[in-house]
Amino acid sequence: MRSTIVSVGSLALLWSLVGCSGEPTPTPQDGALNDVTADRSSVTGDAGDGGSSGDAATNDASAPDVVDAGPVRPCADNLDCDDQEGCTIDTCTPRGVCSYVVDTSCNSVRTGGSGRPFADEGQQGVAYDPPSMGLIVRAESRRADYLWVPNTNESTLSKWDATTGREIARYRVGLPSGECRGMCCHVDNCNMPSRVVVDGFGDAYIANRGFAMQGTVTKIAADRRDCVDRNGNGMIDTSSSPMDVRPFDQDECVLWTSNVGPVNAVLRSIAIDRGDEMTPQGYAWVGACGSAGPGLWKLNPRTGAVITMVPDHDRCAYGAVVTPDGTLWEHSPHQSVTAVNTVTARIREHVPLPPREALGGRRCGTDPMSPTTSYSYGITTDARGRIWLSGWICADSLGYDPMTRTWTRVDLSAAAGYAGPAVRQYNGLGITVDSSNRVWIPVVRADGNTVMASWNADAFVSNGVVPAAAVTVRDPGRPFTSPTAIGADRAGQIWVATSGDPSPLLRFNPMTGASDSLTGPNRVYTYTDFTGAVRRLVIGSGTYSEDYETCEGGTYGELYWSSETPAGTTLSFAIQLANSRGALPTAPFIALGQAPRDRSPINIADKLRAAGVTNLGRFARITVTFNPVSVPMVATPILRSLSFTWRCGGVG
Ligand SMILES: [Ca+2]
Ligand SMILES: [Ca+2]
Repeated sequence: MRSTIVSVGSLALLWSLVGCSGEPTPTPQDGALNDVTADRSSVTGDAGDGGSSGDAATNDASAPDVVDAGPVRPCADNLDCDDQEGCTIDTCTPRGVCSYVVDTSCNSVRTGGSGRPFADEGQQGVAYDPPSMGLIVRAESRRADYLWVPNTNESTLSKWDATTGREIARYRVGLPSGECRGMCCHVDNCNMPSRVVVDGFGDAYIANRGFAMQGTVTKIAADRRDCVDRNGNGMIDTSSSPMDVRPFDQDECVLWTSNVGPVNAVLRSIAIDRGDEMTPQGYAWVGACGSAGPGLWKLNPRTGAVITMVPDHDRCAYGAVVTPDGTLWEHSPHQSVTAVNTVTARIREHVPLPPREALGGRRCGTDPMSPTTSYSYGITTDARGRIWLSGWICADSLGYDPMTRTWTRVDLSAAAGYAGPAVRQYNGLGITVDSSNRVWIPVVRADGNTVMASWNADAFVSNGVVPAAAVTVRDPGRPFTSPTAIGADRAGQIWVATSGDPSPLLRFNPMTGASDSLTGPNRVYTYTDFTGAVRRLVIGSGTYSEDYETCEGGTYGELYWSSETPAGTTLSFAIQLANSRGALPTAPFIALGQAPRDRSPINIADKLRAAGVTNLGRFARITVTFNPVSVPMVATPILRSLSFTWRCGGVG
């Protein structure tokens, strides 16, 4: 088995060479045909483990082989002989033993198990786990770890590598007419990009507010393979450094910019929901808070087009998060949080913020808009679906638990060096939760230094106050002003952006207490989940995708898999089809099935017929979505292998 994996490079090469040309092939089965029968309903056996058809099994049409199936396998009928291998015809002979004949029109690619390894580039929020012998959900692991940092002062969005601490690309966002350089952060007739979020595939969405102009949302692909060769020159033309900023419409990793809402809608809130079987990366919801009136829209992730508008959302949509149950929570600062059902696009409830004096609140700012109002700014959510709000000009934070319908207040006055009601102290605008479910917020002290306050989200006290003793305060030792967004990366480091001039990016290591200050950003006016860490924690899903090149005029065969799905967990399978590899990322998803509900294999051709798909295309991408559970206990599905078959030459 190991030798098969070691030789994967040559197998991959073989695969690229053979295509559908009918080269002599490895024998599809070498006789390790045990373990076919699963003894648990949630386990799909991978009979192919130990088989030698690790990669393409393309067969010599001139001489159908009877496969040497090794030890004789007794049987009563054909089903007893099922080897979970699409390119062998499994028959129970009259002698009562299985026979396996190679289907000469058939091609297959197996990944995992005895096949080639799961490719790094197809993994989003999943990782290979040797003890599990397969892919599992793991939010922290991935070779790439990006931060998406808007430069509001120049209408661009930067992509940072969190591991190296370097800015690796910069993109123009919004409309060309709204590109205002050297203007920040609320200037009329300017894009003024602000809130940024990351979807389940790692792609970034930024809301360009658009004061007194058309507001837009721009989507940027995280991985080169999802960029689109629009000029057809056979390569992806895209930014390669912060100095290399391509003109509008010429960077092929900028997937689209969509006009949303009326002029002066001012698009502020944006969040990505759980998605569905056809959209495992999630749908973006963008909300308005401007003089054109309220608005809240759901976008098509492929095109940016508005799918639907929430009809009765009647207030400012300033920030938003999606909780583990899939509910979208919209935040109107100092006023309320609103629960929106993302399936029906209807409002479930408005929940008013508690008054200032409740839950240990106090007079705190020097410029209160109302002595009875609780201030609130940034919004985040924890793994249990509680909402957390940054207190802005009060050094506190409000938490709301939708399960118990109760609030809590976190007292950050000690962290802020509280010295009486006349002393101004305030939080950074942002608030976040890390992968161990700690809430983090930058707190600006009366002396001007910014400290990092954090607490365990489970310190929530229903109808009460989280005491200062529950809050850990760390001083990064680097005075900086105007903290805005805060976010954790996959390694657990905490990043804080700033909106001043200059606007350093602070990196803080909670394990060592070390920090550094990186230059490059140009006034970062944002306070959302710009690393994607909160969504990874809360939505918890991951995906694995793989691309296949089949043949002209071929037919799709079966999708086999081997998996384990602990109670409550599922794996969903979807396919995209296109006439070119470059068109795959934007092709629509067609749902194929779900484990454990469906058993391996799925007949792909049947599913395509049922979906009315006629233009097949010879390029296919299979996406497997991993849906873990966190309640009552954490469990992840395991994908051990995937096998995809098709038939060429109009046969089959
Ligand atoms: Ca078979
Ligand atoms: Ca190109």
